[in-house]
Amino acid sequence: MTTVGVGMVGHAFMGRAHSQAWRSVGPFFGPPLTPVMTALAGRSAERAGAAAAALGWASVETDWKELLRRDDVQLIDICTPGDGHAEIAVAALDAGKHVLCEKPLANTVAEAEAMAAAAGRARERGIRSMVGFNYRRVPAVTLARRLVADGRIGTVRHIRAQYLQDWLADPQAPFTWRMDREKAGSGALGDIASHIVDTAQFITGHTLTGVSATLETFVPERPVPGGGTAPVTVDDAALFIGRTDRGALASFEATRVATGRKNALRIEVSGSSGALSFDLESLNELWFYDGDEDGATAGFRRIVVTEPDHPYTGRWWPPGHVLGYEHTFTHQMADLLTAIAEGTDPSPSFADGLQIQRVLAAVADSAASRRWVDIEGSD
Ligand code: SOE
Repeated sequence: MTTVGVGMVGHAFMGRAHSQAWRSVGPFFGPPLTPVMTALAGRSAERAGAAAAALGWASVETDWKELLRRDDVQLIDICTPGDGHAEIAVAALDAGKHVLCEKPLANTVAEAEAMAAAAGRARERGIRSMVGFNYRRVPAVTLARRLVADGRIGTVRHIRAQYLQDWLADPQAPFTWRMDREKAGSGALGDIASHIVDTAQFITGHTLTGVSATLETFVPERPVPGGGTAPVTVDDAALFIGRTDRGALASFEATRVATGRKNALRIEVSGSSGALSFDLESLNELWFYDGDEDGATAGFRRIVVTEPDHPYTGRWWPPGHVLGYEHTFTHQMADLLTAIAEGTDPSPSFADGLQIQRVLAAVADSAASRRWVDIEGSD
């Protein structure tokens, strides 16, 4: 088999991002398996039909379960709100379909456990699964991991991570599913703190062992399009500190009300002999401090991550030509397709997604109990 039929569930923001990645991965990466954009599933035939036509999908289903019955679909791509992830992923894996699931893996630890168990069962039959923490695949972030692994900053002591957005700073910003605990599981915590936890652990290779946290909802009620208001049942902001299994201290701030900050995923890692700093708002740059350099001239220097020596970049444009947000999804698809073809485990796995879900649960627990909380399974 040199092609894989993809069935995507959901067609909003993430569905659009994934669609462009499925379209571009073949031409730019030439993976060993070529994806065929076979079917799009959405509840409304009219809206799903329009999305399929616009985004390049060959057919439409109004019930995702139909995708599992189709022989021309071998991979299910889950782009629904969090409350759909577990049911769809477990059913798809049990039906023998590979699965890519958007982050965070689930809305609860129990759901994530069921998903990781299903992934384990499926793996024995050669069926692969991956959770979509796409920022790992920003070339500068992948390069940062490489530099840490190569010992270029020494022993990691500090991780300072922030994910700052401001789209909910205005109290009149309308209520959506992302503000509904039933649909989203949590707010800034699951939506964007999950990204910085993954990015921090990915770059350093460390695992969080415990946290102390606080959560806040600044705007408890928001207008509903069409009239009235709805209660906000999730956090607007999450703030926590943590320790890692290899002795580093970490701090995390995730907020959707950081006025003026649009999509600032920032991470700085301080090691015993150097440091790294990254900001998604300037995603083609990585700042590197080499403490072994001469003291008079040492300082953070900017690496423009666009060169053939850098991860992923050589597949796109000639040296010096920058990439953007959308490319991270294409990189994700390329790595997933390669892993499926080669029979290896794609990363991050559902087990990795479960571990992050446990961190999120520990954060929520710590905020509620006002105590330090150890992360389940971290010892
Ligand atoms: C909204 O907060 C959002 O789109 C997240 O859901 C994404 O995961 C993040 O990449 C950008 O912000």
